[in-house]
Amino acid sequence: MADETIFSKIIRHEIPSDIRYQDDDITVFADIAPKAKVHLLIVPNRVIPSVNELEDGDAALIGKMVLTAKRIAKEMGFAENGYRLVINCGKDGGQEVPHLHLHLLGGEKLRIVGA
Ligand code: DGP
Repeated sequence: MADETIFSKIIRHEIPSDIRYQDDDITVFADIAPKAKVHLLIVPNRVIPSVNELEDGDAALIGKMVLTAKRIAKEMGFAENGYRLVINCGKDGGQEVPHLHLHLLGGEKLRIVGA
């Protein structure tokens, strides 16, 4: 099994966090260092270190993470204005926490960053 990070403790409610949604597969909580008015992390409950460790059988899980981000953006009222979904992968991709997570950034006009 892959090593756990602080995210597993958040998922198990062992340390305080602002959890917005949770089910058997995923947990959504507020980023501790928000880079936008709304900055949430959509995280699989199971430890998958990064995109590099995803397998074919994880396709539904990834789909659920994206669809959950969309649903939350709609519920929070900023879906029509737009938002940004980001997954950082590995050292060069700027990934700090080795537990796969999808960033949902929105609620304001976001600065355009280069691809
Ligand atoms: P990344 O660079 O893609 O691995 O993003 C990791 C994010 O996780 C970063 O935006 C800050 C956030 N983060 C790190 N530690 C904690 C924590 O203990 N609690 C919460 N809520 N967020 C955290």
